[in-house]
Amino acid sequence: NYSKNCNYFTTSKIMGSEVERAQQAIHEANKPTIFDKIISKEIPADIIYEDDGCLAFNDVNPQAPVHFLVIPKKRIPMLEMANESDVEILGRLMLVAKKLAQERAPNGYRLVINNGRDGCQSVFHLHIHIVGGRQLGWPPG
Ligand code: TR5
Repeated sequence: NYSKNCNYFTTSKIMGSEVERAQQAIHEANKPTIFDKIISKEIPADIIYEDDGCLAFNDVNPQAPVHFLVIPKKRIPMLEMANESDVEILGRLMLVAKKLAQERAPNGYRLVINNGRDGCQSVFHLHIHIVGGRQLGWPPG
């Protein structure tokens, strides 16, 4: 596991490609993403919860013992593009995250939404990261 570093000026190959992916993804913000294929079950994922409006699955590259994503089935590319009509689904995502997190990381956990290039977003389908299962540091990188 490498820790994702979105420093724009980094010269590391792995880190650089991560930044490039993020920048490329911004241009494709309104196109279907891998998460649409997870929602439609075209691509398998370790799904831990599903209802009419949202889906939760374990992150394929976990950064903590507990690391899962909660996403809306509706394609909202990034938090930036959410609007008043999304109030209900945004609330649902938080409550689903809490319900799953309190079972899996009873000592505490963190919700993260990466938004845009500086936010280190790489998949342009809104998702909440839930990380826990170990003592987390602050501030994040
Ligand atoms: O960088 P941001 O905040 O956009 O987070 C995207 C997250 O999606 C990263 O933590 C990735 O590890 C995760 N990811 C990417 C893929 C994937 C996934 N989690 C579960 N299953 C996945 N599949 C099947 N394919 C991915 N490309």
